[in-house]
Amino acid sequence: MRRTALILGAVALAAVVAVLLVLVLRDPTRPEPAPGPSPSATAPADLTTVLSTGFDDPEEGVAGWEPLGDGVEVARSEDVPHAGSGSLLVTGRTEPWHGAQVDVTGMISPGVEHTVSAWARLGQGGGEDTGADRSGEVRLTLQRTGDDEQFWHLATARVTADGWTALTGTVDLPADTADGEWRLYLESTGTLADLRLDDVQVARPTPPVQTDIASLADATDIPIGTAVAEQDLTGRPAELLLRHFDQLTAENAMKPAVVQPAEGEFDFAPMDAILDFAVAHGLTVHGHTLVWHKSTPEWFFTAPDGRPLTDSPADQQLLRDRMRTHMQAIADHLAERYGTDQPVSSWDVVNEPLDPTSSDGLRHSPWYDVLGPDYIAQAFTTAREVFGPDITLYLNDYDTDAPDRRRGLVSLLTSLQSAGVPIDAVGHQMHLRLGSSVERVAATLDAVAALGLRQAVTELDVALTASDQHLDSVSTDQLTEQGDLVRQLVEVFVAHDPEFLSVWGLYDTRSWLRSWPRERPLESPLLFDDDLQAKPAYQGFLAGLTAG
Ligand code: 9MR
Repeated sequence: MRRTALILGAVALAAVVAVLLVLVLRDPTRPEPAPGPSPSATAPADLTTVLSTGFDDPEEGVAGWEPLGDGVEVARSEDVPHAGSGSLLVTGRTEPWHGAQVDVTGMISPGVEHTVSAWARLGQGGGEDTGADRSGEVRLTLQRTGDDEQFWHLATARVTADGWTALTGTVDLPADTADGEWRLYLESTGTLADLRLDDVQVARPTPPVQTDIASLADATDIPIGTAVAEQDLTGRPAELLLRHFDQLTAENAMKPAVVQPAEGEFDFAPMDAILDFAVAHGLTVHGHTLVWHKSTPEWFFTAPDGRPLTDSPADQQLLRDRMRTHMQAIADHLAERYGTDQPVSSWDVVNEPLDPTSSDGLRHSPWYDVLGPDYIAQAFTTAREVFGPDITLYLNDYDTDAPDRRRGLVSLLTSLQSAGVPIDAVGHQMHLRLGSSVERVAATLDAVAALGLRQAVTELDVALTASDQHLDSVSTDQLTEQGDLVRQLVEVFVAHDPEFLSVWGLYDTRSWLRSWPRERPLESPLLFDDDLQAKPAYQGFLAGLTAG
């Protein structure tokens, strides 16, 4: 279906282009193109918008803009928007510098040119009826606050109370501009009239993916993986991906909720997009995941008559059948679509079964409630039968470095091994943060190695903050500390002969931690930053791979 749609789309596009070409070529009124530079020389660089506020969403209100000066008030107003339904109204100004400001820390990058645009006018108060000015000069200023503060006046314009005037400007911030907090504000140079502001945008050139730094994947024989979604498979993200990684994990596309949203209704398209890319570029794929308590639809645990499954023999059989059907459908699809080229070389068969707070150290998930602790063994046995002997079967869990979870893991693995369960390997997710103990990580890797199991790092990220902390800005020191920790961790991983090392996302914007457990726009736990540029964490990863 998808292929047919693509082909039809391509045919339609070609037809439109052909018609346009004919029209253009036949049009006698069309002027000769003026001589000039080639299109590529004049093509504008891609821009990344780092701030965009139209004050149109009543729920967002003033969208982070604050009063600048004592007695000043800012409010969203629907009176005379420049575009959309709202603008910002600034009242109570008693000094020219009084106005409205917004925190742009984390959006400004020294060393590149920023383009700023906005629309301004004087407020209703600025009219003959009130004696206030009907026109006046306003300006947008960027300030780096702190001890050694600096100001850049970006755009100045004469504005009136009768219509909107564009304010546009650029600023080339020197590369050595010091660290600090940044704010952008609107003020005037004389008038004390109310001010209105709308459609503020700050943009800067999108830097190309770096081609002058070492490829992580090329620096080692260990497969280097990353979690991806379909959006990572085109454009710059794909370029970054193919430069540094030779293995993929589907961040969500192979989870039960995506693959089988309703019983017997399979949707392989999201997974195929990732697997097709892997096959086209010779990458391996780590399958994630088959049996998990999350991202698994309710129907798995619901009887046909709508009641929740119990631990009765009949219900247990139904859930076991569903487990097998799910795995078999995936295996059949992979065989059909890819044959011997199928790229999935390993699976997280059971994900996150540990819970050190429960009586037996196991998570009492719906799988457990219906099938008992044996669901883990059943999942591995079924996966072995369905996927065959060549696929590496993983048990994957988080915080395996924590002593209580390490104990629970070792005890679970030991009992699985003594029961002859076909488990090959352990996946350590490694969602860590600054201050995480490298020694604890090493102790866990030692403990699993002692059981004779293979292991991998499946979801590495190193958060700058704990999940309940708020990050106001990201300092160079934090990023350096992150890089140093990543280096030490990777050294320890490499020393334990891992099957692969995988990070949970390509670049910071793509991290799950940006939205968990709430919006955290500055959290930066990955190897590449929002612009896809290498961070100290990348340097640390590379150094860890090549140490020793
Ligand atoms: O990053 C994933 C996020 O997009 C999903 O909403 C979430 C629930 O399916 O899962 C996240 O990935 C998790 C992974 O599947 C298992 N280990 C923890 C990961 C981060 O929560």
